[in-house]
Amino acid sequence: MLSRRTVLIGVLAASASFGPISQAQNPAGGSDGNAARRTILQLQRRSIQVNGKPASVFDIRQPDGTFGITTDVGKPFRVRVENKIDEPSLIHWHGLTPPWQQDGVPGVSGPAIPPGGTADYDFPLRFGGTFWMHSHQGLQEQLLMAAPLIILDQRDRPDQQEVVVMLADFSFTPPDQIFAELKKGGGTATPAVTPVAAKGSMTGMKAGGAAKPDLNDVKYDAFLANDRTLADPEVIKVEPGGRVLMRIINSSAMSAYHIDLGALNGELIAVDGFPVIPIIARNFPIAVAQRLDIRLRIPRASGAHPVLAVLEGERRRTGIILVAGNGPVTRIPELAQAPSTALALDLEGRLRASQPLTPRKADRVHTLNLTGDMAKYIWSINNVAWNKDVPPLRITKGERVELILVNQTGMPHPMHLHGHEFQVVEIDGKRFPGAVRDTVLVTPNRRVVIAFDANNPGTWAFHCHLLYHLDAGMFTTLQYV
Ligand SMILES: [Cu+2]
Repeated sequence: MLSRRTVLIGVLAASASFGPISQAQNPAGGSDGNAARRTILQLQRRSIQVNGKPASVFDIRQPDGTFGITTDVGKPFRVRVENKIDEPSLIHWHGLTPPWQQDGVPGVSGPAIPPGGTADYDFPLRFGGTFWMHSHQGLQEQLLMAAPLIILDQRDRPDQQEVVVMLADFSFTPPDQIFAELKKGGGTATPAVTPVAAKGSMTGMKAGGAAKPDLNDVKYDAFLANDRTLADPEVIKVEPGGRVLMRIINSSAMSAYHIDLGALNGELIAVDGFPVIPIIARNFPIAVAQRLDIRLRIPRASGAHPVLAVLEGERRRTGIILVAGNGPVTRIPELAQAPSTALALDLEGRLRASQPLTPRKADRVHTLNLTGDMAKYIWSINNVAWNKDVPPLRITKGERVELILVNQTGMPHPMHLHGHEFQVVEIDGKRFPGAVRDTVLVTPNRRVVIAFDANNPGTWAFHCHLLYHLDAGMFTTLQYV
C-alpha cells in the first residue's frame, strides 16, 4: 500500500520495491507527510560571469537559495531532487554509502529523472565529513552540476569557522564539442583541446625514454573557486587569531591542483571526508573529485591570506582570499611565478587513516589495468571500454576485497569506487595502512592497491573521475547480493 500520494513512473516502480527511492510526477507537497521533512534540491540553470562574459551553467540549490546541503551525521539523508532543467539528469552523492538504487548513476542504479520529474532519497548517514554531489548524467558535470554535501560530526568545533571551497574548470566550449575534439585527436584540435596525440604515446614514454605524464588535455578558459576567478575572487572575513576549517572540494571535470596556503601552515585532518593522522604543510595535492579538510590558525595581525589552487603542471591558478581584520586585499596574478609539478603519490604514501579498516587478509583480489588509446581517446579497464554488456566484477558479501590498480597509460587517473569507503593499502609493492577515502589517484606506470569490505550489496560503479575518460569507457561495475 502506498501511503504517499506519489504517482510512480513505470520504470521506477520496480526499483521502488527495493527501497524508498521513487520517482514522482507530482512535486513535493500534497498529502505526502514526508515531504515537509525532506530537503528539496532543485536542478536548474543559472547564469554566472566568467572572464567578464556571461555563461549559462547548471545549479543544485534548495528553494531558499542554499547551495547543496549541510546536515548532521546520524540524521537520515532525506532528500527530494526536482529536475527543473530541460534534459534528463541524476545526482550522485559522492562518497556516501546509500542503498545502491539511490546512488544516482543512470543505467546502473536507476534511470535518469526526466525533465519536470522528481526522485526521493532516504538513507542513514553513517559518517560525517566533506562530500559533494554531482550529476552522473552525460557531461553535465562540466557545466557545474555539482554542489557541496557537508555532514557535520563531532570533529566540527564551535570555535572554528568553516569555509567551503568548490574548485571547477570552466570552458565556453560546450562539453560535447570538447569531447568530440578529444576523440578527433590532435590534428584538428581547436583551442579548447591540446593536441594530445602529439604529446606522447599511451605509455607516457617520449623519445629519449624519460616517462613524463600527459596532463590537462582540455585547455580551459578559466579555473573557478566558488564560481569566481582570481581576477575577482571570493573574499571571506575571518577572525584574527581564529581557527578556520577549509573544506576544499575538487569538483573539476578534468583538473588537479596543488593547494597553496602561502605563508600559512595547514593541518590536513581528513581526505575525502575520512580522518587522517594530521599532516602539517603549506602545499597539498588534490586530484579530481577528492576533498581536503585543512585546519588553519589565522595570525593575530590583520592580513590577507590567499588560499590558492595551482593547476598541476602549469602556472594557472584560482583561489579565494581569507581576510583577517583590516588587512588590505591585493590582486593576485592568475599565473603563478613558475609551473607546478604533476601530482605525485608522495603525500598518499605518507597518509595514515586514523580509523583504518580492521587488518585482514583479502578474500578476493581483482587486478584492474587502467588502459587506453590516447590517439583515439578510448579509455578502458583491462582493455575493455565500458558498455552495458560488460559483466560486473564478481565479489561476495562479507568479503574483504582488494583492487590492484595498475596504470598502463601516460595519464593520471583518479579512480572512484561508489557505495564503499576504501583504504589505500599499497603503492608499488609497499604495504601500509594508508588513508580511508573514496577516490585515489593512480599516476602513470604506478600500482596502487585499495581494500574495502563488501558490506553494501548491489551494483556499483568503479571508474576514472576524469569526466571525458569516464565517458570514453574507463568505467566498470562491481556486483554482489
Ligand atoms: Cu582517467
